[in-house]
Amino acid sequence: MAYWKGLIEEYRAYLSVTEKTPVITLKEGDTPLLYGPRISRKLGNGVKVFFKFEGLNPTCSFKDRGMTMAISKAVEEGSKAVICASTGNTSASAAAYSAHAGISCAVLLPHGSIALGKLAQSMIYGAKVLAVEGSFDQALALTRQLADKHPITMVNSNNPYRIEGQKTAAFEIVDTIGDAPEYHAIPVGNAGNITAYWRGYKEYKQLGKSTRFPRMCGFQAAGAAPIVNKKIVENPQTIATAIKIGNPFSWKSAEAARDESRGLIEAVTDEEILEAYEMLASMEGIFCEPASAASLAGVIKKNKEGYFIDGERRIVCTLTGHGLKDPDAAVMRSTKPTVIKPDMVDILKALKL
Ligand code: AN7
Repeated sequence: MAYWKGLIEEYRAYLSVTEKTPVITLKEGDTPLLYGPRISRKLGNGVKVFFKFEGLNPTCSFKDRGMTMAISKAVEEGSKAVICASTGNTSASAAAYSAHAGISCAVLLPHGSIALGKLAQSMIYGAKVLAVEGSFDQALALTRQLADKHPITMVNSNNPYRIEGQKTAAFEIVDTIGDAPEYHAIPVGNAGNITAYWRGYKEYKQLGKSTRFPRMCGFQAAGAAPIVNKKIVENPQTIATAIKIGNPFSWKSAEAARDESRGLIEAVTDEEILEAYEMLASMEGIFCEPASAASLAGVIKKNKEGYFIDGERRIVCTLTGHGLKDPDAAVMRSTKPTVIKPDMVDILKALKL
């Protein structure tokens, strides 16, 4: 039986690895592309919405695609330690792949702004965890200074191998549906992923594997929308902590993805994000973290405005991380359990039977 070997082996021809590269893999990639029949019907207008569920990677986010590359190359280059700043998912992934490679890992996290599941991951994988009393942007700046002066490999998306690995998600989508979709919706934080998908779609088109480019539709949280507002946000605010970023590293390349694909980068409010988050879980059985739902929130908003008018209107939304990363958000958004006595009468009453 053919089994998935991890994305470096599966897409080796399109990645800068050689026979000398030690492949550090937890068998990331090969995530499902799920059609959402109820959400598509609700949106109307003939749109067909698909979800690339990246929460089903080994550390439950898309970051594993970039990290298998970044850590493999770091080990190839003889590095014994890596470092990153993170809103939580990059650090979880870096910590896991470092552990798997047997090298050490340090992570700088904005204190108090990390979802519990992500913090738990970095800790148990054995990373040195520093909670910086400041923003992600400050943590990132400090990490860059550190990596400049010390023999430690930085694995944020300034590391080119990260973007390279992440482009394989676009390959998988084309390999699954036989062509690129008409639209691709994606949350935008540090803006590496929109950059990576666009590169993947372009490379596959050039190779004749697809016949079209999707319009890239990026969505930032309204309280953390520097690209939309063309201005650094000093004090970003959003429930979607993964994308609480005020000065994205890949700002320019995200704009290029938007403009070259004739797409857009717009903002969605926290309420719109949470509504989409709940819809995904309750209408389709897909539990992603709040930041991930920014893609569907944006699609709902643009659909109301009549944006999706070209041809067949297949929209792929990337769901970047798993819902269990942030259990607090789910509990907060939901009706509390009804507490009852262990008594059948009470149970029947509570269930209105
Ligand atoms: C769930 O982990 O930046 O636009 O430090 O965790 O490529 O940054 C996370 C980003 C979307 C945004 N969804 O992707 C980090 C970090 C989730 C994320 C994004 C992130 P980029």
